[in-house]
Amino acid sequence: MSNIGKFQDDCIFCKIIKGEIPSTKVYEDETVYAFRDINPQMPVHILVVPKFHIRSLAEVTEDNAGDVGKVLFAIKKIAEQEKLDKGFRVITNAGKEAGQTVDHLHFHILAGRQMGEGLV
Ligand code: DGP
Repeated sequence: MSNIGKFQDDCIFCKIIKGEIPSTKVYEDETVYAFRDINPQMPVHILVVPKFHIRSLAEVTEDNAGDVGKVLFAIKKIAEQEKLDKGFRVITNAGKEAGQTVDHLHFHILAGRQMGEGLV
């Protein structure tokens, strides 16, 4: 059974997906929503999220793994759409020690300038 549309009331990213908080949309399909990060750390900084509430990769299950996989496919499509042909980096933080501040699974797409070897 699909998880799409199963939101959590107090989640900022669920509210963004529902349009209750404004965002600069970059991409959307049935399963995925992508928007510009409010505090960009690179010339291109896009957040890509599933359209259902899941805290992080630490909560992926047999049941939702297919939809999480669609987020990765969407990242590839966004990279093409945004012409990130010189390269892009994808980061997801899972848990407080990793620096996760919003508890809704999200992938950061970072691009637009040369990156070093630090942090992968
Ligand atoms: P993380 O630290 O991995 O949990 O990243 C959370 C990111 O979410 C951080 O880079 C800032 C961004 N963010 C937080 N609140 C909002 C918001 O209301 N709108 C947008 N566009 N981005 C947000």
